[in-house]
Parts: sequence; structure tokens; C-alpha cells
Amino acid sequence: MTKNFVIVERQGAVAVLRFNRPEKLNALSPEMLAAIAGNVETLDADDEVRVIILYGGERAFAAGADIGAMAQLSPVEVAQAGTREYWLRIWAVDTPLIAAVSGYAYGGGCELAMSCDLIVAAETARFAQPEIKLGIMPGAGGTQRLARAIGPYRAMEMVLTGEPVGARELHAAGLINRLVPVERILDEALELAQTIASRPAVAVSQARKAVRYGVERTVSEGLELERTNYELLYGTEDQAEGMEAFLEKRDPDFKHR
Ligand code: CO8
Repeated sequence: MTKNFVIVERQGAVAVLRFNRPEKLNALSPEMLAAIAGNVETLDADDEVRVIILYGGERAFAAGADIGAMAQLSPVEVAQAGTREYWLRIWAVDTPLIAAVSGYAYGGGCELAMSCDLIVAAETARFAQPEIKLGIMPGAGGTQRLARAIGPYRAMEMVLTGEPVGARELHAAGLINRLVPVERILDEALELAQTIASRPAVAVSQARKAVRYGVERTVSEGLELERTNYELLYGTEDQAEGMEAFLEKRDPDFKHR
């Protein structure tokens, strides 16, 4: 029988994708990564799902790529392992992603959390890019997303020392949206997800695209896309409903189209 590396639970328009390899602290073997990418894609294709939460349980979000599966690989084998494709598929989804991080988010686990749009973390969570201690370096966004989130100097220290940093410090540094007691982690992520899921989905999608696009480009390029997406939203039913509801002093009834 093949193991279910992830378990998907639905709560209305929110899907929780729970990693299920606790005995290895959710180490991201190629099979595990394939399961995450495949399930995220399936949920992304489902119009009923408007936010996806990635959650690893209390002890670990994910302790990184599976070192046992990587130790003997040559550069060509690393390239052929297909993991690059899994990461690209996760990064390509349109549905907002929330990482609910408790315990270890190390290496690829930290990179997976940073692949999400928002990070809710337990006060006990610890983040690290420890690849340097293994003679390698981050390969799935650790040098890029971390530097953009917390600045190049702090990111450089994490990448060059490999030492973990606590959630409190990273909350202050801007990587973490919400810092919560460990027992609140999933509830808090769900509340945040439900709020976003209640917003008009087309506007959420276009706004998300503009933020993500702009982070990688110049301000003027970002402003161009922002304006185009803004104008497009005037063609949606939800824009008419949202403004009408405001003027009529009632709650909007969004249809997500
Ligand atoms: N890979 C494989 N197995 C792991 C990993 C891992 N990354 N992390 C933990 N495990 C296993 C342990 O071997 C152990 O298994 P067993 O019980 O069979 O011996 C089990 O999980 C529990 O772990 P520990 O006993 O070590 O638990 P501790 O609480 O003592 O320690 C730590 C927890 C500190 C997280 C420790 O396990 C650790 O340091 N793990 C390794 C962390 C690490 O170095 N991660 C980075 C890996 S490299 C990486 O992520 C590169 C990503 C690049 C992606 C690019 C792709 C294109």
C-alpha cells in the first residue's frame, strides 16, 4: 500500500493540505513533494476552493528536503530528479496559499513556507536555511525570497551560518504575518483563510497576481499590471455588487465572478 504523504481536509471554501510524514518531520522526499504539488494543483483547479492552507502538524512544518534521498546524487541526477518541476508547479498556482508553521521549517521546509502568500506561525516555530552545513545551498527560493522578505543582511546571516531563527524575531523582521500560541495555529490560519475566501475571488486573484508580479520587477512595471487588473475588475459581477451593497448600506453577496 502506498503511503498518503498528504491529507486534504475541506472547510467550506478553504482546503487544508496536511503533510503526513511525521516520523521524518515531513522531510520532503521527491514522492512527498510530488504529492504536495499534485494536490495543490488539484485544489487550485477546483473553483470551490478559494484558499489553501499548508500545515505540517505541531512538531514540524517540514525539516527540509530528504537528505537520505539526496546524499548520493550527482549533479545530473539532482537535475533529473524532477524536484524543480514540483516546485515550479507549486509556485504556479492561482489560489492564495497560507503556510501554518509550527515547529521546524528548515531548508526546503522554510522555502515551502515562503512559497506561500501568507505565513501564520506558532511562537515555537523555528526557521532555518541549514543547507550550508551540508555543503550545499538553498535551491528552492531560500536565497531570493528570504532576502526580499527580511532584507539581504539578515538573510545572508541565515544562509551563510545555517543557524535557526525563532518565529518572534522573524515576525518582527516581516516574514510572518501572525504569531500565535501553538495551540491556536490552525484556527488562526483558518480564520485568516476564511476572511480571504469571503472576498470576491476574481479581485483576490488579480490583486494577488499584481503583488507577486511587482515583487519581482520594477515599481513602474508593477504599476502597469496593477492598473490593468484594476480596470478589468470593473467587468465583474462582484464589483457591481460590492459597490451597490456599500451604497445601500448592506453586506455584499459575492458570487465570485
Ligand atoms: N531529511 C531526512 N530525514 C530527516 C530530515 C531531513 N531533512 N530531518 C529530520 N529527519 C529525520 C531524522 O533522520 C529522524 O529519523 P530517524 O528517527 O529514522 O532517525 C527523524 O526525522 C526525526 O529527526 P531527529 O531525530 O533529528 O529530530 P530532532 O528533534 O532531534 O531534530 C532537526 C530535528 C533539528 C530538524 C534535525 O532533524 C535536523 O537537523 N534535520 C535536518 C535539517 C536540514 O538540514 N534540512 C535541510 C535539508 S537540505 C534542503 O532542504 C535543501 C532544499 C533544496 C530544495 C531544492 C530542490 C530543487
